Amino acid sequence: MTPQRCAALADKVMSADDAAAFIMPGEHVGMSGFTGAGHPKAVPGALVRRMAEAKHRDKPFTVSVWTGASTAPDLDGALAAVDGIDLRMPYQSDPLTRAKINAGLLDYLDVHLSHVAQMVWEGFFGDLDVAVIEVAGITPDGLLIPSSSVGNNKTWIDQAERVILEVNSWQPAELEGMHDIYYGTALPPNRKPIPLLRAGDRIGEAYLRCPPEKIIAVVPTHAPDRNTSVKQPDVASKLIAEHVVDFLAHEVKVGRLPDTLLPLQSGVGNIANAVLTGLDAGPFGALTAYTEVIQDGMLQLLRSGTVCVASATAFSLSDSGMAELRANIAGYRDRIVLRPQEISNHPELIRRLGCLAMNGMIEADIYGNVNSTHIMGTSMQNGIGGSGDFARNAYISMFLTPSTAKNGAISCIVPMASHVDHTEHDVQVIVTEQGLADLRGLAPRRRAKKIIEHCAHPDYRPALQDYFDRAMASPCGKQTPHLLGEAFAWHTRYLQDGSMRHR
Ligand code: 0RQ
Repeated sequence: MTPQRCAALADKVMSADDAAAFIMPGEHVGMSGFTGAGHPKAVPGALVRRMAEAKHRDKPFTVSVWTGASTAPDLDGALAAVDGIDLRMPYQSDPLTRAKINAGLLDYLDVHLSHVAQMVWEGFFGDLDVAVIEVAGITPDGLLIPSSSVGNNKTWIDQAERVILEVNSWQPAELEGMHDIYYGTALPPNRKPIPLLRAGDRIGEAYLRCPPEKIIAVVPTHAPDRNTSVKQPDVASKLIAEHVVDFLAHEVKVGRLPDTLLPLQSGVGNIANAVLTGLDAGPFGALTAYTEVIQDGMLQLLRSGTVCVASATAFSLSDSGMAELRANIAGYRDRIVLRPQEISNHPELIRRLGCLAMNGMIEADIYGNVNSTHIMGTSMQNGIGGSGDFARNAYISMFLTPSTAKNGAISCIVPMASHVDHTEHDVQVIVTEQGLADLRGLAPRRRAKKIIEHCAHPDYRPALQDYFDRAMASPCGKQTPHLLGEAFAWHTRYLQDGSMRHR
């Protein structure tokens, strides 16, 4: 079975180089791709070759790159390497792109992932010229079988003036039927309730639609997704996982959560994976997930049956996770639903379903404001991604981090967060390997006591307590006591001396 089964599109089949020739300098390009899954594999490389050639002739060739979330070195990294990106949104995690962003060489718009489609409809980024979308196949009727991520593909196809499809025969044929593409969203005042009542509900269609006259090229490919490396959980991640599992068990015991919990959301990274692994060993069963990505830990929970159904917008798997999915995809197909990110991350659905949100962070301050994005307040790490969509609207919003970074030179609990993505109002639980601070129902001074006592590393605890005590003794306001002249001294000390430690 060839992935491109639509006779009407046969004359659009061409090479990546020929397809990339349709993309002009200065255009806005919507690419598929979410956390390394489902990004176009061939056209970006061909575009990069054109850009490199243009650069060689001193004729800059840049485009705006819009995606679902992060992609891969052969897309973000390769375009950044030839200075081919003018504006990037809404999320990235590529080292080279990060370096260019932090050198001020490209504009980066770090957007809540649930907001992107609406902002594009509203026209804030201008018109979308071209969509380059990977699909797993095209049916004889011209319906598009989505790939291993959905992300913003529906929006890109709807909004783009012209569409280039990459049909990737590496993607398993069994992906067909796994997706749920909901076409019922609109701008106000025409919005209707989204009829999704349980995490696993299917409310849309299994295919993406695209008017055939928009399709200017169909490029066959056979190339793997980028794998996400997963480390074996270390001591700190295992302790964080234990604190989370104990906390959830306690919430069940006191009757605030049912024993099947509520739909889980878990961010990316090793700690998130460790927590999911910890949940598998915990006392829970018949769980569900309403989340953004299916990572190795979530696949493991599905395999063991601890989670019965998981809704997301993309896979984010290691090599072994991918091998497991591909080997047993028929068994997973009915229990995984991949949706557009405007639905997987929809604030109203997250609030109504009562998601239990668990996301990583860079630092938190003693009052519970969380920085997820900026190193030392100024340099972009990745982006807010979906963390804000979930944190603000979750039933319980948890943020997780080791208590220190860079071999102990940095305390992840600081007097004042150097950048705030999630305010004290959206952060309910903070967890480090030292312990868990449940901040619900606590006024700021009590939150500070709990965070310092339960979450800070013992090496930094006395200095945090001293900061708080001196702020209390100072003439400042006592609602949220701070020494404003000193609030960022920990960060400046690190930037000057390479350590936050007091000497
Ligand atoms: O630096 O790469 O130079 O070693 O930050 O830190 O410990 O590897 O942690 O991979 O779990 O990422 C918040 C970035 C955590 C992630 C963040 C340094 C540390 C290291 C990375 P190196 P780790 P993780 C839905 C959820 C936002 C998006 C989100 C993230 C690097 O979780 O991007 O939540 N979140 N999406 O050394 C200075 C500190 C530091 C620090 C760590 N306090 N100060 N540097 N680092 N703490 C999913 C999606 O949206 C797709």
